[in-house]
Amino acid sequence: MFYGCKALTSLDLCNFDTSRVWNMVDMFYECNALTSLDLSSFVTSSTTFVEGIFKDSPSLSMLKLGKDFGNVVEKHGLTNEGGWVNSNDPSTIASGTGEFAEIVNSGTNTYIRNGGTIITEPPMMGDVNGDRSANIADAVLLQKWLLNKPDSDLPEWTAADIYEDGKLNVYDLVLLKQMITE
Ligand SMILES: [Ca+2]
Ligand SMILES: [Ca+2]
Repeated sequence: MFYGCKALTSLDLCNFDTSRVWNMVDMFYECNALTSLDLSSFVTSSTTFVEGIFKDSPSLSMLKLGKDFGNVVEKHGLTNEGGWVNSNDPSTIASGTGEFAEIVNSGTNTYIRNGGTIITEPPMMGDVNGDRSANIADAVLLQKWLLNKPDSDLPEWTAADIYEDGKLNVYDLVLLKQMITE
């Protein structure tokens, strides 16, 4: 479908309904300039032919896959140069050692190829749970964390350090509550 789109640098595919697509052969073949693909909406349960989906797209270094994409397999032809990691576990190569990546995918994951650039947004002050908005849910989470409650991991602890002293305590909670009620 995008075979040979050599100058293409980005694609918005979030509204693609692929649930009845049976042939994806060479879909992104030779998209030389494409660096990232968000296929989180892709459903591949009806797809029989998947050869070369990512073949000869050497710039591809970020791939987002949803739970209905399934695994990345050798015949997809995804370059494995440098190896791919799951952004949740950036120190572990998840794509095997072959020429083409093989990734076991469950859930929605973002994969980054080593040598690709990881784009991380700076934490937003007060957004303790990392959903890009500061609200009561963040205060609740911080309070739970301060009380050592279970299930209170902080994905963005620096965002909770509102009284910027490098540690988290009740002062930060007080300031956070002020911040979200203003
Ligand atoms: Ca939040
Ligand atoms: Ca603090």
